[in-house]
Amino acid sequence: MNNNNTIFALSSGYGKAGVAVIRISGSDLSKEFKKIINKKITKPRYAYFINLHDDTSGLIDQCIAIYFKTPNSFTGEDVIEIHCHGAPAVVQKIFEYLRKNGARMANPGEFSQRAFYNNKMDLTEVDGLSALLDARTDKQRILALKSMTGFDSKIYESWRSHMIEISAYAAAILDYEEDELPKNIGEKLLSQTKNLYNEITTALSSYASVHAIRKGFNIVLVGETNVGKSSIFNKLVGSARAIVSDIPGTTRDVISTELDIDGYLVNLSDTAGLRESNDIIEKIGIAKTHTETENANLILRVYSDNSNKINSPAENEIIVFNKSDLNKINQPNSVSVSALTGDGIKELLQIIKEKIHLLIGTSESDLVINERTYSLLNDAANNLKKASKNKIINYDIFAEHVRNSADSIGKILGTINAFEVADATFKQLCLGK
Ligand SMILES: Nc1nc2c(ncn2[C@@H]2O[C@H](COP(=O)(O)OP(=O)(O)OP(=O)(O)O)[C@@H](O)[C@H]2O)c(=O)[nH]1
Ligand SMILES: [Mg+2]
Repeated sequence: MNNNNTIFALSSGYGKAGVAVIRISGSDLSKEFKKIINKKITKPRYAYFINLHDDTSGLIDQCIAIYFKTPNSFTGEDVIEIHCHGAPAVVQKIFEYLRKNGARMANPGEFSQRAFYNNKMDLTEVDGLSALLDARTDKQRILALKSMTGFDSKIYESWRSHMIEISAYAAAILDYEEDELPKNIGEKLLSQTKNLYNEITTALSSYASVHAIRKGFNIVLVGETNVGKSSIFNKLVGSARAIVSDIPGTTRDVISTELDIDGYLVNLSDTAGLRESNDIIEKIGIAKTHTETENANLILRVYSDNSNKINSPAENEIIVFNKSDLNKINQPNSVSVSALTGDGIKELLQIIKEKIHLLIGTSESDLVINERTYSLLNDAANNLKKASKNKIINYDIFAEHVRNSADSIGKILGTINAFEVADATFKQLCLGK
C-alpha cells in the first residue's frame, strides 16, 4: 500500500457493537485484498469469510471482507471493507495491521472528498450525505436523502444550463444583424431571466423552514414569573427537567431540550419569567429570554389569568392559559391547560403540531438549502436581478450578469472553482465518510 494514497477508517460507530466496518480506499488494492483474504482469485462485491492474520501476532479476528473494484465503489477507487467483531480492541488491532502495511488513518470527510474528485458525487450530494448522517428524525432523513440522491443537483443543473444558454444567446446578438435573429429575442431572454430569478427567490424563501427541519424547530416558553412555564416544560418533556417552585423568579437561565414532535426535531426552551428585577443574575436571565424569543420559530406565551389585556397571538405564537384547575379561561385563539393535572396538555401538543406544519408549510418538496448554498443562491439571484432590469441596454453586461449567476450555481454543484468550498464541505463530515 502507498502511504499517502491508501486510507482507512472505521465506517461504523465507535464503541462495543456486534459488528464494526472498517473501510480502506486506495488506487490499487487488489494485491492487498489477496493478502488479507489469503486467496489467489478474488471476486469484487463478494463476501469472503476470513481469518485475518498478522505475521507477528497471529489471528487478529474472524471477519468478512469485501472488495469493490474501481470505479464501482463509494470513493471511485479500489475499496476494501472489513466487517470485524465490534470490539474496540479488535478495531485497534486491525488499524495497527493496516498502518504496518503502509496505509494511514483517513481525515474526516476524506472518503467523500475522493468520491467528489472521482465524480461519484457532486457537492450538493455531499451536503445531503452530511445531513443524512446528522438526521435524528424522519423529516430530516427524508429531506437529506432527497438531496443525497441527486434531486437537488438536477434542479441546479437545469438552472445553470438555462443560464448558460441565455448568456450565450445574449453574447451572440452582438455579432448578428437584427433581421438575422429570432423575433423579439431581447424580450424573450429578459422574460426567461425573470422566470429564473423568481424560481430562485422562491427556493430561497423556504430557507427558514428547511433550516428549521435540519437544525431543529425552536419553541420557547415565555411569560411572567410563576405562571407555570417550567411546569408546562416538564409536562411536555415528560420529566422533571426544570426546577418548579412557588418563588417568583425560580428559572434564571434558559433550559433547553430536544424533542421529536411528529418527526420534526424540536428544541424546546424554558426561560426566566419576565418581571422588573434589580437582581443582576435575573436581569441577565431576562435578557436571554428576549434573545430566545427573537430566535424562536414558535412562541408559547403563558399566562395564569386574564386580568390584564392580552394581545391576540401573532402567526408564530400560541397563547396558553395555565392553572385551569384553579381558573379555567375560555378565550378564542388560546388553549387552556393545567400543568398540575395534565388537563389540556394533549390539546396543546396538537396545536403545536398544527403550527409546525403550518409554519414549515410545503417546503418538504423544496431544495435542501444550507448556509453554503444559501449565500451562493443569493449571489445567483442578485446577478439575475441586475440582469433583468426592465430593458436590456447592453447585451454584453446582461450576458456577464447571467454568466456570473451560472457560476454561482456551478459553485453550489462544485463544478466551478470549488476547491475551497469543497474542502469546507468535507470537513463537516465524520471519519469514515
Ligand atoms: N394549581 C396549579 N398550580 C400550578 C400549575 N402549574 C404550575 N403551578 C404552580 O405554580 C408555581 C410556579 O410554577 P413554575 O412552573 O415554577 O412557574 P414558572 O413560570 O416557571 O416561574 P418562574 O421560573 O419563576 O418564571 C409552582 O408552585 C407550581 O407548582 C397548575 O396548572 N395548577
Ligand atoms: Mg420557571
